[in-house]
Amino acid sequence: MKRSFTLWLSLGIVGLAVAQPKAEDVIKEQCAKAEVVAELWHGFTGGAPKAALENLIVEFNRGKGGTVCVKPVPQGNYRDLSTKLKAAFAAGKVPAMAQAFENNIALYLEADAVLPVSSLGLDLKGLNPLFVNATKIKGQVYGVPFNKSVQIMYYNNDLLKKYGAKVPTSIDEFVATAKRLSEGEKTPVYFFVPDASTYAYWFFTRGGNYLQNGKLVLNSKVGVETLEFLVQGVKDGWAKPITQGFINQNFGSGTFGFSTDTSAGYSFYKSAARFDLGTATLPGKTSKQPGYALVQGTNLIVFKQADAKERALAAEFLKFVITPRAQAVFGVATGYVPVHLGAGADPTVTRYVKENPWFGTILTQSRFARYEPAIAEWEQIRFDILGQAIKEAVLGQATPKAALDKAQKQVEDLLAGRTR
Ligand code: FGO
Repeated sequence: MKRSFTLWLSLGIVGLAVAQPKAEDVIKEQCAKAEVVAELWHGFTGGAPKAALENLIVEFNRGKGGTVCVKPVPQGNYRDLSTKLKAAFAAGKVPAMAQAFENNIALYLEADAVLPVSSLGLDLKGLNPLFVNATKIKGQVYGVPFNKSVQIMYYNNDLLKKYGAKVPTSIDEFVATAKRLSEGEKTPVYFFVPDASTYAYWFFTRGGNYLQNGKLVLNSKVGVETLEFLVQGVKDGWAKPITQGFINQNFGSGTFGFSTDTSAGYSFYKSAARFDLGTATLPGKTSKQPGYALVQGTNLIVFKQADAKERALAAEFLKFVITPRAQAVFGVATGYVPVHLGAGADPTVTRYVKENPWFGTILTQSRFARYEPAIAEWEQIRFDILGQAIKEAVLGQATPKAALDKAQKQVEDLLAGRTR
C-alpha cells in the first residue's frame, strides 16, 4: 500500500520533472486487452482533477491484472456531461458509471436509470454523512460521493501586506478591507463570477434558504438583499464581475485581491498566481464562525443498464476510490474534500497539512457548508433562471428585485409544467 501511494504521488504531484507515460495512454493500453470495460463518463476538462482521476484509474486497473478495466470518458464540462447522458438514455447507450450532482440523480431517477448503492454491496461506513445524506432520495442512497468541494476564500497575500491588512473573518471586515484596497489600487479587488455558485455563499451566510415550507423561493427578502449587496459592491468599486472563464484565468485583468470560489480551483489558482496565494475560511456573518460554503463537485453513480459484469466492476472501483488513502491522495492533489472521515487522520494528510495550510482551510471549511436544492429541475434553474437573473442585475440590466421576481415567475411556470 505504501509503495503504491508513493507511486500515485510521483504520478500526480511531485513527478512533473520525471518523464512518465501519460496516464491516458496507459489506460488505453489497459483497456485494449480487457474483457470487461466499465466506462466512466466525467466532466473534468483538464488540470489536476482530470489527472488525479486518471491516476486513480491506472492504479485500480493495474491491481486487476489486465482482464477488466475502468475507462474514463471526458464529456466536456459538467453541464455538457448531463446533456450527453440525457441523450444517451434516449439512445439506449449508457455508460456503466458517471459523475452526477445530487439534482442530476433526481433527474436520472425520473428515467429510472440509476442503481441504488445498496444493490452494489458497498459499505459506506466512515464516509462523511453530510455528503452521503445528500444523495438520498426517499431513504435510498443513489450516489457515492467522490469529488466534493466547498468554497473557500482565496486572497493575494502580497496585496494584503502592502496595505498592512489582516485576513478578514467577517463580512463587515471583508467589505471594509476590499474597499480600502480597491481605493488604494483604484480598481476593484474582489473578483467574482456573477452566477448561482458565488451568490449561494453570500445567500447562505446571510441566513438564506431556497426552500420555504417545501416551496422553492428565489425572490425572498434575504435573496433580494444578497443580490443588492453584490450590485452595490460593483457600484462602490470594490467588486469586479468576471463574465468570461474562471477567476484563475482572469488574474491579469486587474488587481486580484480576493475571491470566494471552489476549493477544487486550488491547483488552477496556484499555477496561475504570480503572487503569494493565501487561503482562509469564508468570512462569516460575524467573526465567531466561518460563512457557509456551497457544496459542489459530484458523486459517482452506476446505471441500471450496465450488465452484471460491469456492475460488479463498478462496485469494486467505487469501493477503491472511497478508501481513506485514495481520498487523501485525490484530495491533496486537487483541493477536493476527502469524503472519507478517516482520510483526515491519515498520516499523509496530517503531515501534508502542517506544511500546506491551504488543505487545512478546506478541511475546516467543510464543517460549514450547505447544499442547493436537489430537485430534478435545479440544474436548469441554477443556470438558466437564477444564474441569468444574477447576471442581469450585476450587469445593471435589471434591478435585483425585478430580476429575482422574474426568476420566481419563471420557476413557478417551469415547476407547474408550463414551460420545459
Ligand atoms: C462547478 C458547477 C453545477 C451544478 C454546481 C449543477 C452542473 C458550478 C461550478 C458551475 O468540482 P467543482 O468544485 O470545480 C470544478 C473543478 C473541476 O473542473 O475545477 C474547477 N475549475 C476548473 C478549471 C479552472 O480553470 N478553474 C476551476 O476552478 C471547476 O469549477 O465544481 C464547481 C462552476 C461551474 O461549472 O461554472 O460546479 N455546478 N452545481 N454544474 N452542471 N449542475 O447542479
